[in-house]
Amino acid sequence: MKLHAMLASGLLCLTSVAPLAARPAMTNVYGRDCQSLNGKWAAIVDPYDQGIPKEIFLNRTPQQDTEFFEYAFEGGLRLEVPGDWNSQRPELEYYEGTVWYARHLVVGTSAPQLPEGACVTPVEAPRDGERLFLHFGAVNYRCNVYLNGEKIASHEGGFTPFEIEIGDRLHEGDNFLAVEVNNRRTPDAIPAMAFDWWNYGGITRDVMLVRTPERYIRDYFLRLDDASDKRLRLDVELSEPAEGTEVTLRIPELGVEKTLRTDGQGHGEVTVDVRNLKLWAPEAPYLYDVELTCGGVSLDDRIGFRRIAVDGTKVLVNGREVFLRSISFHEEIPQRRGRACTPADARMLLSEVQALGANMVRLAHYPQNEHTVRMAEEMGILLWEEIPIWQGIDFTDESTAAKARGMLQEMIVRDRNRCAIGFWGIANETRPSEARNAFLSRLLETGRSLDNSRLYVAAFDNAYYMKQSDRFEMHDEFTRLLDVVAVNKYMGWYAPWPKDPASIQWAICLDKPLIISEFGGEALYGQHGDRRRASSWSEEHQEQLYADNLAMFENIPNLVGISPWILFDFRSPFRFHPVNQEGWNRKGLLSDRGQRKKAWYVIHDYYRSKREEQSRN
Ligand code: GCB
Repeated sequence: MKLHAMLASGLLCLTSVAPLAARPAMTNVYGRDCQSLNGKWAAIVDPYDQGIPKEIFLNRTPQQDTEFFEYAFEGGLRLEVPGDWNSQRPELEYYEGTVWYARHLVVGTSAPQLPEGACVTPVEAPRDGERLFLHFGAVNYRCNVYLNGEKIASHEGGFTPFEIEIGDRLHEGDNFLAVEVNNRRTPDAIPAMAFDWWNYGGITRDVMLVRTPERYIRDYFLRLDDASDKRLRLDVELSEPAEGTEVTLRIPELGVEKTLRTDGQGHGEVTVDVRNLKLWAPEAPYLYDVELTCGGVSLDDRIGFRRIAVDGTKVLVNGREVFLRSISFHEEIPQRRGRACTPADARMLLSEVQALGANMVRLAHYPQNEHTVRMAEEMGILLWEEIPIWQGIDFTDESTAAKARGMLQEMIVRDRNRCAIGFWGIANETRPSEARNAFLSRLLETGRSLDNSRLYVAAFDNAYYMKQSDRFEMHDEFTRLLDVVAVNKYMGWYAPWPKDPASIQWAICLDKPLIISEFGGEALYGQHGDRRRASSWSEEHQEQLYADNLAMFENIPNLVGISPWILFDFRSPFRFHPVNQEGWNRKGLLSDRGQRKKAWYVIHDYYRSKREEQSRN
């Protein structure tokens, strides 16, 4: 389906299920004219949701002798944006509820009287023919946005961007912006009531004002043409339908300069033949500076080109078979006990990926910030990116299904120009049922209509050792619709070994590539003990478990890669052991302080030998 057909079918307006829904963010916000609203924001913690009846979004101050208000944003809590609230105040560590964030946007040169200590950003008034958008990289989990006392938008979903047009709502002087953020878990949410990571709340990613011309490029998708490695294809979608608008694509290094004209729906497409195109590949990244111009205004990007495909039971990148030496991480800096949100955070996590010798990351279990995705691309790391359909989802709830499609759309539209993304993950650990199959099938259709140049994958946890057949099997009809099947299996940890690991056979989806997308077990760094005893929580036990699993993997004929669980120990509210866990999932190859456990070396050596094997072939 073309971009304009999607628009017409309402596919690109999925979040409009709620009134005043924010719109999906424009593509490549960082390549546009942006002003950061990051920094300290005033905040009020509102556990009983009394901010609405008390109308704290009006930010009123007493005008008469008899007047008083039981709130004020000045003189109180300040929270850093981007960032989670849990790691900023000890009393908010476990908090799940509402927090109000506030900031003054002061437009023009006249300096309004604001209370001392107010959080203020001076903003240049939009000029004639200019539009101004308020962009949020992500807010976990739901939010309502108020400007000058009026509710202007709401958004649900904690890991994808959205925006609100505010240029025509701003006036000269003080404009009061309030964001009501709520991270309470609910059964209809995604993820739902329980999940194995910290429920960090807040405005967890960058906030920006984005300035555009009246008519601008809202979305684009530049990639290798389906039919040829010597041809590029560009689709463009304008903010408004406008026939005959010119859009120019420039890639100086390739000598490309090509202009297209949009059709009556504001959509345009063009192909360009190129010579000497260098392809991007894991561990051999190559990106081009790209410029798109419309109405004299340009936006910049860096884009790489590569092809990922399945051939029988193999995964090919640029026609070459690749073994996926993957690792997972949460969007968390364990040393800080908080969300990762800056380029420096991304650098820390991805450097550890490279140190391990991995060539891919499974971004667990939700779209992570754009800094991470872009940096992985610069570093030559392939990515699997997924939405947080994680166990416990109510597949019978239509509103949940619409939300899932909205999240998938927001993720794909944000990142489909990123060639590092090889896999779109649609679900983790779901069990077969009619409702589940229908839910995931529609999700897959949405995904494929937005981007069919990636492989679609889901991770399952219903593979079992069958005594009768003496091998691992998994019976799940839904796998037929996927390009690649992935299995999470914790042999030696949640499941005891039925026999000698090296003698265990696998027969799962033998006609497709298979990834072991999770395996592992817990160990407390520095703890030594019996390598055969899980309850020793020892590095030796974890090391043995890794060696046993690697031995078993030799017997998976369609194995194309593995992704151990997980790079770092991470915080989890249901890891209760008072000595060995203390609220941490200890399956990391690295401790919460970044120390290497023995199992790290097992994977490091394995990845080195896999890499050498690949370079010999
Ligand atoms: C899983 C989940 C992952 C958990 C992991 C565990 O199967 O996909 O999110 O953290 O197991 O450690 O139990």
